Amino acid sequence: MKSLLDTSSTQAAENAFQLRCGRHLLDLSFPRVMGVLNVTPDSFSDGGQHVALDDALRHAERMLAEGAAIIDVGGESTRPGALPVSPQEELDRVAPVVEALVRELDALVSVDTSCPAVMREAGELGAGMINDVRALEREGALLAAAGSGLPVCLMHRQGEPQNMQQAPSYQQPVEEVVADYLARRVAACEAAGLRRNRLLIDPGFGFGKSVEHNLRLLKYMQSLQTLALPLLVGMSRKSMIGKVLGRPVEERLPGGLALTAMAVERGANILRVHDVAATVDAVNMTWAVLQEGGEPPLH
Ligand code: 7PJ
Repeated sequence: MKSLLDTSSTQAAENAFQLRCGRHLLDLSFPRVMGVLNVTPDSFSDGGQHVALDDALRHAERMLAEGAAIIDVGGESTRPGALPVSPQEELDRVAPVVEALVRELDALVSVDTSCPAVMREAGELGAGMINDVRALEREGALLAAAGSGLPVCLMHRQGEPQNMQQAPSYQQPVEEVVADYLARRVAACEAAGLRRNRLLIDPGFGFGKSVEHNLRLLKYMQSLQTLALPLLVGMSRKSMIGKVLGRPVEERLPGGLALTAMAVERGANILRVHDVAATVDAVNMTWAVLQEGGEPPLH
């Protein structure tokens, strides 16, 4: 008879395509969609809309129904020019939402934060992932993330939100993002006790990058596969689409879907987006071509 203490079968079920995210196991054998839930009063595309807890819950519920595998909750706006918030303020914004998403919806929640205090709290609140646009560079963040037991997405950026778009500069953008930065942050994580099987990487579209840098990073995104880690990308509604197409933020979905298809073809494992339903279709269609069939819908 199978003992309750026998975890061998669950361990055997975990393979290279599965990421342990707290009590959730995330299957990455096909590309997944992460829905963005901002709880900042000044987030650029849906600023202030989801501050109320009920609104946040309803919005997350809809994204899950549309096929999102993860809900990314962020309490600090990282848009260009945004002002920093205190750890307490960030925690006050994020904690009730994470708690409610876990309790009411049993959602796999990722917390978009660079703040060690929020990281320490994340696991306790039931979150399943940490998403840090500063790749655990803040003082105390490596230790806090390691202690949380959660997987961490390490994102590349150049500069800080206040100034990052002023004069982004690279000699060789792809090499600098992958070999010079992400590979070193992975090594720093491993040195701090974060095992590789808990790490994801992200080139950080729009974070200290010109349109040309962003386009080049996407075109050559296969280079990120040299690190052999799950790849997360966020291009949804970003100004790279606005600048190429001349579209305001509310008209960037078609451009974003084209980028999603290209990212999936280049090995993206997680697509971080605002428009979940449309992205799930784009992902499934692209994946069907790559697999020459399969059994859609995958989500
Ligand atoms: C990203 C993010 C991204 C990851 C934001 C926005 C700006 N986290 N948080 N990757 N972007 N991992 O949503 O436009 O690209 S905030």
